[in-house]
Amino acid sequence: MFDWLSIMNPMGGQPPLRVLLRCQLTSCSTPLSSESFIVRVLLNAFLCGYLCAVAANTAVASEPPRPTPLIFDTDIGNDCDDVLALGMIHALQSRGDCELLAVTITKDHELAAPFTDAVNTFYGRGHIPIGVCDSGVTPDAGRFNALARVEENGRLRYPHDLNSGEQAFAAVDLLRKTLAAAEDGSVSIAQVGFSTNLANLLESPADEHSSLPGRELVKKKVRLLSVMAGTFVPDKNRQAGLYNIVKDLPAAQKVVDSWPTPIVWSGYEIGKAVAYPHESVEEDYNYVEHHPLAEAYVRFSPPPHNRPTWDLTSVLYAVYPQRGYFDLSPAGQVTLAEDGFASFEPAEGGRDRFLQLNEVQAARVVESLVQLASQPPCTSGKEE
Ligand SMILES: [Ca+2]
Ligand SMILES: [Ca+2]
Repeated sequence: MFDWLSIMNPMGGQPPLRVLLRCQLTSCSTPLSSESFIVRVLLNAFLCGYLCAVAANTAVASEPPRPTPLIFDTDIGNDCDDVLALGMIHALQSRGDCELLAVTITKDHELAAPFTDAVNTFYGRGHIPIGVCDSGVTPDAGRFNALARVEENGRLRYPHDLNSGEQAFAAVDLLRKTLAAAEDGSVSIAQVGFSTNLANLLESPADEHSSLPGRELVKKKVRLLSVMAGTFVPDKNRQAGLYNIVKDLPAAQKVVDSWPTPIVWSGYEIGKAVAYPHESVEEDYNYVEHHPLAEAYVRFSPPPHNRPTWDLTSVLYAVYPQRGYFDLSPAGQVTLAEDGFASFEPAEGGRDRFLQLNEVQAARVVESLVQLASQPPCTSGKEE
């Protein structure tokens, strides 16, 4: 049995509902015109429908700690959604809603860490620790990590001080140190690449950071694992959602077999349904001459391509699970076939759930992702 009760609360923490109620209460003290009466009737009807919808959905999550302690585990360099997701995390931190404790990387190329440090530095947080692995998984540079080396007039276009992955922390060591220092049951992890680091974490022995072996340390400190992988709707294309799993299948299997906290999966179909509007890339990042998010996007998939927001959805859920951006499936168990295809079986007390999305939610999610990813740094590039 998994402790979903601590993070699920069927009727709790619905900010839109609170806003509606507040609107109603404040409007009660004024005399009604016929127009406001009609508005009130419509509002009541909408509210009634909303309550019914919430009651029908037994899988509304409660609010995590504010700010949410967050670890971002990414294969940054293999697609531009990791970069938009990282920018979005900085916006969420600027709003006081999350705290990025560490970034751990599963793309095994020496420029992945410098590029990550460049993005963090752009947002005024170049001090955030970065961990890398030695896995041989996707060892190519990728289409945009080399932005970390671009110079203009003898200076880095995107300043940073981590010049190679060889200078970064070892991912498992950083994960163990970060978790050991966190409050019990507080940390959310967004895994938006391969499972390499988290599988190695599970198998890690006691060390100077903690007397607990990896799985016990995770069980004690982690609240939620938000994963981008798999596909949970029927899809004729069996390859859909496989990438993050098959690139390191033994690691994915390890996490599926023995991860000890609730997991919420964002399947391939979710990010595909809420693709990033390319107009935003062209219009919303021009507040600086060079923007690492927009430039990475253009290098990876130039407009007019609307890139799916796979990794962004896992971050949005990890930080705002209570806001109704998504519905959750019933509890159950994910299993992996030999080719890495993920299947889900409902099971009472199961560890796994997956994200679901209707058309109204999709419109809200796209707008949130656009606004968060393109939010300017609040520190004007100065270190926090
Ligand atoms: Ca740095
Ligand atoms: Ca990714």
